[in-house]
Order: sequence, then C-alpha cells, then structure tokens
Amino acid sequence: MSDYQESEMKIKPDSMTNSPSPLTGALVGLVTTPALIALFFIGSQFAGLPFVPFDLFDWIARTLPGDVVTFGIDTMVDTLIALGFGSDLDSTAKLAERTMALGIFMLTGIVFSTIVFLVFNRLRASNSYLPGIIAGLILGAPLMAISFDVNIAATASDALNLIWMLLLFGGFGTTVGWIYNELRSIGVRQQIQHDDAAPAASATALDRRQFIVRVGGASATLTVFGTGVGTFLSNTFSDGGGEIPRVASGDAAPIPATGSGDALPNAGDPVTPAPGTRLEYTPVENHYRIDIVSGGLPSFDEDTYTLPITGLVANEVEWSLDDIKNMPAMSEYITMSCISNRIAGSLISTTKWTGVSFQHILEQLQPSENAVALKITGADDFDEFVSLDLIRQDERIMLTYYFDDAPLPQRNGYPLRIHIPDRYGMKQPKWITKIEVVDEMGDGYWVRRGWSEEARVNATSVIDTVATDSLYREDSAWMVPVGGMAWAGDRGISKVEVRVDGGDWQEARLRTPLSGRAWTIWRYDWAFEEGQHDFEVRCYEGDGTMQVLSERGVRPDGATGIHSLRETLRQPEDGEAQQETS
Ligand SMILES: Nc1nc2c(c(=O)[nH]1)N[C@H]1C(S)=C(S)[C@@H](COP(=O)(O)O)O[C@H]1N2
Ligand SMILES: [Mo]
Repeated sequence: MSDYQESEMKIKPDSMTNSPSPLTGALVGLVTTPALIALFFIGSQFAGLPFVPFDLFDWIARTLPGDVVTFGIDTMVDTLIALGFGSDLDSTAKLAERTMALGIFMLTGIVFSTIVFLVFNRLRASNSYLPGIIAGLILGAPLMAISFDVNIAATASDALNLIWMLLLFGGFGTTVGWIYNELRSIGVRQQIQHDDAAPAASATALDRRQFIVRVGGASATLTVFGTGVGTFLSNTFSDGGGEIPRVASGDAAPIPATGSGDALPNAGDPVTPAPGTRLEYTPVENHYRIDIVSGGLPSFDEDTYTLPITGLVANEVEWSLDDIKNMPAMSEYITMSCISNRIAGSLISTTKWTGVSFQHILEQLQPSENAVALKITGADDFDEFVSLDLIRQDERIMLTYYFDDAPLPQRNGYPLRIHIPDRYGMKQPKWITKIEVVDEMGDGYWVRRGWSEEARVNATSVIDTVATDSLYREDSAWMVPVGGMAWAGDRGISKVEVRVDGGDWQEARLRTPLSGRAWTIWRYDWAFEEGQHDFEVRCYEGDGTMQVLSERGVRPDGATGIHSLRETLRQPEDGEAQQETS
C-alpha cells in the first residue's frame, strides 16, 4: 500500500463532515448566476438568442393568477419610485418587471447550486465533470421548454437557440460541479495536512473562502464585461419614451405637424398651451408603451406577413399587408391610455392612427348567423374579444397599420393593431397575428386576470405645469400660466375648472382638441400672490357630467380622482421676468 492510499483511508470518515455545506452552495449560486445572465444577455443582443430570465418571468406572469402578478408589479413600482429610481411610470413598470425577472432567475441559480451541493454530498459524487453537466441539463430542460413556449423575440433559428441554451445550462452545471469538486478537494487536502481536525476545519474554511472570492471576482468581471458589451451592441432593452415631452418656455415653439408634414387641424387656435404643458401631439418615439413582452419585441417581415381571419364566416381570408392597405383607409387623432395609468401618469399619448374600418372587414367576411365576436390574438399570445354588435354600431373601430402617417413602430404593435374608441389599451391587441370569428364573447388576457371587462375610460384631468419660469405682468398683476390636459375618451370635454388654495372653481380656457377622440389642452392664467399655493383641477365630459372626484386606484376599472399640485411662487425683480404673453 502506498502512503497516499493509507492516508486516504484514514481521512475518509472526517472528510464526510468536511464536505462543502449547502449554504456554501447557495453562495456559489449567488456569485455564478450573474455570469450566466450576462452570457444570455450577450447572446440576445449580439445574435438574437433567447434571454431566458425574461422568458421565465413571462411564463410565470402568464401562469400565476393576475392579481398576484399585478400586486407584485405594483408593489415593485411603488418601491422603485419611493427609492427614487423612477418618476415616470411607463419605464418604471418595465424596470420593475425586469428587476423581478432577474431576481427570480438569480433565485433559481442559487436554489440550483444549493441542491447540487446537497445532492453531491449525498452521492459522494466522483471527481468528474459528468455529474455537473447532468445537473445543468436537468435545470435547463424545463427552462428551455419555457423559453421555446413563450419567446417571441429571438430571431435566431430554433436549432441555434437550442444549442446555445444547452451550452449555457450545461456549462453552468459544469461550473458549479467543478467548484464543488475544488471546494471538497480543499477540504481533503487540509485533512491530509493536519491530523488534528479542529485547525484543519478553520484552515479549510479560510481556503474555501479565498477560492469562492476568486470565483466571485471572475464572475463579476464577466458580468460587468458582458453587460457592457451587450448594452453597447444594442439598445433594444430601452423603451424610448420615458419623460413626457413638453412645450418649452421662452422661444416660440415650432408648429407641430404629422409625420407626413401635415399641419395639425387646430394649428391656428388662439388658446396656446402654457409652457411646460405636455405636447398635444406626442412625438411617435415618445408614445408610451405597455405590454406583456419583457424581452425583445415581436418582429415581422413586411413582405411575408399575412393575417388569417377564420371561423364562423362565409369567406375565410388570409390578407397581406398590401391587401389591407388597399382597402378604404381612415385616419384620426387618437388619445389612448393604459388602464394602469395613475392620475397624472405618463401611460397616455396622442398620435394619428390610420387603418381600415372593421365594418368594411365584416362585409368581406360575411359572418354566419351564430357569429358573435372576434377573438384577436397578438404575437405574444395576448388576446381580446370584440363583439360584432359593437363593430356594427361603430364604424370607427379600425384595424390600424399607421401611427403618425408611417407603419406602426415595432414597440407599438407593427404591423397591425386594433383601435376601439373609449376603451383603455388593455382591450386593444397589438402585433395581431390572427383573428377568429367565434360564437361567444370571452374574457381577454387582462380580464381573465381580474381587470375590467368593459375597460371604458374614466374622465381625467391633469395639471401639467404651473409655469413658475414664465411669469409675466398684466397691468399691475403678476400672472402665472397654469396648464394641462383633460380627457374623456370619445365623450369629449366641455369644461375644465381650476381652483387655488381651496377657493372657488374658475373656468379654464380650452384649446380645440385635435379630434373628438383626443385629449383637450387647457390653460388658466392666475394672478398670483407670493408664497406656496395648492392647485387643483377637474373636468366635465361633453354632456356636462363631472369627472369622478373620489380617489380610486387603477385596479380593476382605472383610476379616478382629482389631480393637485403644490408650487411656491415668487415675484421676479423688475426686468427679470420673461416676455411671455398668452
Ligand atoms: N399584443 C399585445 N397587445 C397589447 C398589449 C400586450 O401586452 N400585448 N397590451 C395592451 C395594453 S395593456 C395597452 S395599455 C396598450 C399599449 O399600447 P402601446 O404600447 O402602443 O402604447 O396595448 C395593448 N395591446
Ligand atoms: Mo394597459
């Protein structure tokens, strides 16, 4: 017998107790998973490969009851805003989803590594790579299935996606297995060097700690590098939009026009927006975006895209984009809002929509007697139902292909989306891939998750600005322009009122809206006194109905309540004031 064999026999019982603990396994998961995420990120940015952390989150969000999901997201949004990470709800909501997605994936990696350590200790796994690879593939199998199920963004081929995921998960398992083996062999080496168990244990702990620190350092380097490279390669994770674009103070603003250069219909209106009011016509790249897609966007080819309309009709069709654009077109200036938009939130925008009336489409389909609704499905499996009765009553419901005189931006639903007047965005699928004519109304994606069935928009009014940098003098009084918007879907706005410090309600001036389906910009110039003041606003719908004043959160029927702002006003020294007049 050699010395080595002798000592191995001797240390065997001790090395059992000296195996790396499951807690060490958790730590290893904590330091290695970021590198795995970074590699997925590089792959998604560089080669259109799937970003599995988002796929996993999408899948969980779809599988869990909606209440749980929205509660989670709402809580996260509140937290992020409280921590000062977001003022703008649109991007904050996305940030919240992504943070959660990465958190869940981190947890998955940590749990995985913990289990690997537990199981390897039990099995007294051999010093080879094989157990690690197998463990990685066991982790990868369900995640790969999920990714194939939900991912609509990966542009690489299925074969490539599969190979990439096998590589990364296999590699991850191998790495964790290798680290386990290294840590155990540190323990064994220490045992050989010291006969006395106690000092050996502490030396082992020290050496192991150093080793994990080194692994962590390598992983951190890879993560930082990977994230940097990925971000450099593409900015597809950015939502555009963000801050609400506003009317500048001072210099005369350029007169806005649509994408094809047409002047807006109210260009000559004498009521001009107060400086700081949101732009009446949202630049299309600033249009808000909300959807269930947390990774890359669905993409389609202009030439090969077709829309199948099937089911209870005399004529099933499969139209190309050209077929649809050759039908009689209609355009309108339209304000759309998300039902999750809080009072004065940024999930509301206005642009010019162009498309074809669903009445015209129905004529061509010839629905059967028993046909009741359209089931419209998007590329992300988001779906909603529209009743045929509603379409027959309202020729404005349209299959939309243009925003701002140009094909829909990818983020806003290219190539096709539906417009339904007076409804929140949740009723209006983007990225339409198919339409089925069915004999029953059903609940759409968010309705199944507890949100409003009707999703009719609530009247809302918002103070965008108390223009403290655009004070001016009128006769002997100092004036401050106050302004914002009011909106009540297609019901219109007949009156907006402002009050200051709880005084009497005063009528604001209204700018002619871009259309009967667009928000109304209002303005109220107030002769102020120095000091701190509270401003409030309320509006009336076209038929004189006052907006709901009581405060209510967004779920399930959309927010209501009064918007208020507190501002401190100070008279400028003579000569300091802007030459602003209304
Ligand atoms: N395919 C699809 N369509 C969708 C959604 C979605 O998640 N997937 N979200 C809806 C919601 S909740 C809103 S508010 C609007 C937002 O449209 P926008 O992103 O163009 O502003 O899209 C609607 N259509
Ligand atoms: Mo929405």
